[in-house]
Amino acid sequence: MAVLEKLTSQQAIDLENKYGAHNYHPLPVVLNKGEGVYVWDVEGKKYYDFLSAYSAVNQGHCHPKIVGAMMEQAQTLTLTSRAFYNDRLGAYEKFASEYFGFDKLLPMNTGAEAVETALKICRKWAYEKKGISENEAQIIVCENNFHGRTTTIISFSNDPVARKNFGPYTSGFIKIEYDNLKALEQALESNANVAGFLVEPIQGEAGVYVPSDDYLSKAKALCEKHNVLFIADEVQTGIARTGRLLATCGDCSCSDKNCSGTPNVKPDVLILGKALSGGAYPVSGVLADDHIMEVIKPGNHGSTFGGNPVAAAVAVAALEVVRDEKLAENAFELGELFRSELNEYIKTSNIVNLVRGKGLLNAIVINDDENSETAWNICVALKENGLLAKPTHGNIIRFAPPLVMTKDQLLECVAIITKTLKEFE
Ligand code: IF1
Repeated sequence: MAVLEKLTSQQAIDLENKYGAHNYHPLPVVLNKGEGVYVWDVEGKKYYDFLSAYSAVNQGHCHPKIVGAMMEQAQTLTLTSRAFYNDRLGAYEKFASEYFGFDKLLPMNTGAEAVETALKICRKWAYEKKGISENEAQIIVCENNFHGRTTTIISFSNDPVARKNFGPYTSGFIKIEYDNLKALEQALESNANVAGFLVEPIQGEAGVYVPSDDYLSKAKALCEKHNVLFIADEVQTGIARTGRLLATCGDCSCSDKNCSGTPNVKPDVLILGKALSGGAYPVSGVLADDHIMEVIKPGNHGSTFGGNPVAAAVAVAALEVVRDEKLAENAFELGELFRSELNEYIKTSNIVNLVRGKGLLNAIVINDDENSETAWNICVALKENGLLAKPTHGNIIRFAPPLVMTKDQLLECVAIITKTLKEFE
């Protein structure tokens, strides 16, 4: 069979089972087209995408401006490596640095690479600027974190499935409870060698855990007090997903009429990925001001594709779409509507305990044992009803549609979700 000839869903699934590593357990749907908030399967069935490729497709599938920029650059110059300059990178670095309010950008490709980059910058800053003895730096992380899949990153994970049998593990990390300022203060006061605090503004994979309103601002203040870098992993929460440009609300100068007043918590180190490219191309990066980024000298860090011309062109277009189409404002409004509608349903539901989230990063908690199949079965039923979503852990279903969704589309999706949930009551 010619590999690219039209396949049935089952044929595509069988090929992956036979020839692909089994590192995922996908929902049984085979997609072959995406446009805006919609995706289609190989049999032509249309779905609302309520996962957005884990918040990488915030701008909607195949956004014409982003795809256009990618195609134009791909026909011009795709990759030079950093052995030479190219005419796109500097302009992108300027655009992104000013867009997020930092002095510099270190461009990478995947979120995990950007997290690793931030960890390296933090450690080098600790030795060369803070004066911690070499190899003694400690970085504080939170329990139930998710920051990627590299050996160092899973070294500080407490998810046994992501961690077991991948040792020996990287040392130099202190784990504390998420959203617990006392635990952070205690860790800072009892360890002189703390270099940084790495935190997700909302814990996505753990189940969309939104911390207390003052958590991020007070955590940042504690880090300042102890001369420790506040490192925000906004790979999933960034790029307008939570109803602000950043979940750390680094854009408080914005004219956002809906601002909840979340204090302007500017991280010392900001980690971005996923929707930095609108899902069109692997683009990630780390932003910091000069007094931190200057610890990185030629030869310290890099990657073949990091900062390539296509990534630069795509990322500029993706960020322009977020700004020009006011996606943060839309995510804020539709997020309020989504949670209000779901809370109305929850009043009379015996299958859903709660809905939580910010902007269009939300989740529902199913009233069943964490190890039950209920959440999975609900997602299979949602698929049958034309909406794609997937459980995070056990009994939690994440809902994260593209931020270009309209109010009418959202209300149609709420109707699909509540109709489906009622089938399980
Ligand atoms: C998978 C979810 C998981 C991330 C944060 C860094 C990364 C991610 C906050 C690494 C990536 C992806 C990875 C993907 C599933 C998805 C995910 F939370 F988004 F749902 F796993 F937790 N920081 N998250 O969320 O970025 O290297 O993947 O580009 O690995 O199964 P990446």
